[in-house]
Amino acid sequence: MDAYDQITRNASEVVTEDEVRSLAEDPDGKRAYVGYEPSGVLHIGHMLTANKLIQLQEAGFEVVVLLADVHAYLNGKGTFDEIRETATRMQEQFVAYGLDEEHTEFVLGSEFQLEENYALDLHALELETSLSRAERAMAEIKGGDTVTVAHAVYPLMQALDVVYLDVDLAIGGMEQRKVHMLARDTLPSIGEDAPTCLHTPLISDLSTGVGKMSSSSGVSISMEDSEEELREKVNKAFCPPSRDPDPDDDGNARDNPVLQIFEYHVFPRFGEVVVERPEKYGGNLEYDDYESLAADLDSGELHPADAKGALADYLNELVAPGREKIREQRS
Ligand code: IYR
Repeated sequence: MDAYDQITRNASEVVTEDEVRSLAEDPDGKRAYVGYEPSGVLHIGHMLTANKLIQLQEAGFEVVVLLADVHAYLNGKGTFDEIRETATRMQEQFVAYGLDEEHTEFVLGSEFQLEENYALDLHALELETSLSRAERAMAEIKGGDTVTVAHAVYPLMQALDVVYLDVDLAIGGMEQRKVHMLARDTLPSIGEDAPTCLHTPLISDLSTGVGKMSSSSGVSISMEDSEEELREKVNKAFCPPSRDPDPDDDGNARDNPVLQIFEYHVFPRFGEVVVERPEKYGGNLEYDDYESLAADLDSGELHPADAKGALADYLNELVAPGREKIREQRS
């Protein structure tokens, strides 16, 4: 796989392709980042962008994780002290997941976002941005029912983070894309470059295959799930015995979350998959890539129940170190 393919593997979109190609020419020492509003427990959405960071480390990038405490505060997630404490716990869980501290720079937003220059640049961006544009950018991120002034400031700060963290590539789930587009449009007005962005897909709801799996609604997978809980959630997951005929069609097509988790979580971290089956049902199946596993589910060679059994095993392995860490944090 060449550097460009490695960087863009499993991405839903990159903005722009040319800019990412130029980063891929010499990835060594380039900086990429993801920002997370601190929350108590990592869930599968955090793990998806973390997988991308791990892949980028393998491609030679320096990786920055922003623990966006001020953003979480602006988004109504609690008192500042509570959020700070959560940030520490979240950092430990990321390390347990595989973002080791030696190769990952963890930064708290409040370390630089409260400085004078940052505040003045923020006000300059405020002058350049209409309220309605800021509100639109926040549609998929905003917590709570009321739109507040804080929600208008939030995306502008996210834009400035790219400048102050001096990163070459901003990563986020597809729900971040409007904030990133706003950043691309407004940063040049204060003399800064438009950031290059990479967006990861959203995994559909585990039980229905419709909408996105999130921690606030529906069934989500998190680092605190026990092995039994994981098995139960995966066993109940929507997994038709063939894949979505057109994964790009967002209409009414239901996605297959079991396949998505194989594609975005299991293959990137394990490289290959073994589905264990008793000899009388044909014996074990081994897959070197996602496509061959999905093809076997399509053809009926791989039964959904066997796919789910294997998925629960691999997920359990991914989650186990973080689960252990959470146990320590609570004791
Ligand atoms: N908006 C993100 C959190 C966030 C991301 C980045 I990239 C920042 O620079 C700051 C905050 C979220 O929804 O979690």
